[in-house]
Amino acid sequence: MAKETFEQQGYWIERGLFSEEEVAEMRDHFGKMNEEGRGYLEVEVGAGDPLGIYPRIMMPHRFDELSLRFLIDDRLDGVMTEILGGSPVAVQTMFYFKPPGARGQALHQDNFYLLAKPGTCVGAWLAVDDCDEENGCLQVVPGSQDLPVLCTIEADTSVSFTDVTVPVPPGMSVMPVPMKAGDVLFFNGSLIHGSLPNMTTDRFRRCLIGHYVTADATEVSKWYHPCLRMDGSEIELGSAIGGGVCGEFVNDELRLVEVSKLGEGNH
Ligand SMILES: O=C(O)CCC(=O)C(=O)O
Repeated sequence: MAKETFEQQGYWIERGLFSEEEVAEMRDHFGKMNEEGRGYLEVEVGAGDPLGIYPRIMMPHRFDELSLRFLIDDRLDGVMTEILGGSPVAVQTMFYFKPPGARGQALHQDNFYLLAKPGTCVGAWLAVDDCDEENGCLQVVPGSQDLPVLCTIEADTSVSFTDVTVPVPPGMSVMPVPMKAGDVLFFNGSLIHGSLPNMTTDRFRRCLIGHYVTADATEVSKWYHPCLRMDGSEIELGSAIGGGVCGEFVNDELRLVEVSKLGEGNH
């Protein structure tokens, strides 16, 4: 069931994989890290932008034991081994606070950034708060996991803290994914996904995210090294150059793939 859904829709939600005690500990733990100034503000924010006070924390597993334990957690490994047919390689963690009023992240594909190949990357997105459309839950475009990495266009930065996005391909639609704290959404690195702003005045939408590459990947962008097996040991992978490349390789030649050209037989 999990494997079939993951292959057909591009994602799978494992309900209640982490306990209420565990997510409560995370809220407390990352709240303290925020107070210590561990967040990383990559974009310019105006006065009063909640992201200025609660920037996301990038790669906490590199300096924080709890984040490392999450990244290589046996439960995540178990689900991914089932849906991917093999244990993945862990490459990234991020913690988002998304406080009331915060912007979301425009629709994108993760492998645009990670450049895992062959194969792709996979996200494990743990809801640390209950999330719904009001507080800006994740949104996915089911079926888009089979598309190549698409070329981006400018995003509306009044609703997104990132400035590029991928248009929704013809015939596909965006679907909100409400989740309870403790649920984990596993998604394919080519699945188009993102989120809208947190429109509430009093509810955070925190999440802890692990990113992985499939066992067949021989390279990933240099920003994601060192790479870890799920037992915590390091594994040497090649360094893909760049990040932010769209298109697909046909006979060793990179062909750009724009959404407007989908269905014209160029991919
Ligand atoms: O949590 C969000 O709003 C976006 C997260 C995301 O895009 C990701 O995990 O790749």
